[in-house]
Amino acid sequence: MARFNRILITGAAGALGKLARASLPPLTTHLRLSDREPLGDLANHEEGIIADVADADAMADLARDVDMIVHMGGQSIEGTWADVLNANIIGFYNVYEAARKAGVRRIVWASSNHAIGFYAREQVIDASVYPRPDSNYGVSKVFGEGIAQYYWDKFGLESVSIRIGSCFPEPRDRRMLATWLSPRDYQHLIERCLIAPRTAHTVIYGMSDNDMKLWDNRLATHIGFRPQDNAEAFRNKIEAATPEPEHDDIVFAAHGGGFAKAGHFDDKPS
Ligand code: 15L
Repeated sequence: MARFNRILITGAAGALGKLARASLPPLTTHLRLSDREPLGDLANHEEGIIADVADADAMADLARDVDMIVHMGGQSIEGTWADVLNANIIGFYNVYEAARKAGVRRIVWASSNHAIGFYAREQVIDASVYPRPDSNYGVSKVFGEGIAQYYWDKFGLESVSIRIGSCFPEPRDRRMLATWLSPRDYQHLIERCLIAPRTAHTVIYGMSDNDMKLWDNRLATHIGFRPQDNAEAFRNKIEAATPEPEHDDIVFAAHGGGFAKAGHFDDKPS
């Protein structure tokens, strides 16, 4: 029997939303899907609602009768301050307020390694470190983790903030030999975040069982995340396709890679 009556996935038309859409059906009787973009054909167990996270009333409707939320919606890369503000600050707050008022038990959401993107490559960090965001986008993820902590401490709404590394079918460059999260490990991680008996507010790093590690999940063992894939299997292919980096190039020297190196997104090119 399914554990949950209804799970809501926001950002269900995006890559991570689609992966959750594919893997969650055994856990839930109803899957509510939401995005600004079309959701495609709906299966019998699916409900589809087109909505923008920046619309507080729409978020309130979405959260009704929901047990758990998998929040993958919002801005997923660096962008203008206006875009980040609407999607990841105002929109994120709307999702939490809607969940609090609807009595949702837990939100599992896509934070990002860009919340800590300015840590140096030779420093392996756990979830207790002070944030060092590398972008407008990274700052919005720090805001999100703050909201998640606040809503647990004050309102008892549980969260898992997943500092996702690089979730793609294969690692694409040398940095991703450390940051890669395989789609299969991502799906397993989402399931564990939902079924773990108690999470309070947990911060966990979303990475596969890569030989090269930047992050340590020792503070999140209660989630029971056991990744199976390892980016090392792609090393030869990646090294053949990409030049050796300069050792002090920030793309390689900081956890956040290109996000740490890029200038301010809102600056006009001179
Ligand atoms: C992220 O947060 C992005 O959503 C994703 O597109 C990648 O850029 C990833 O980080 C990464 O750091 O590789």
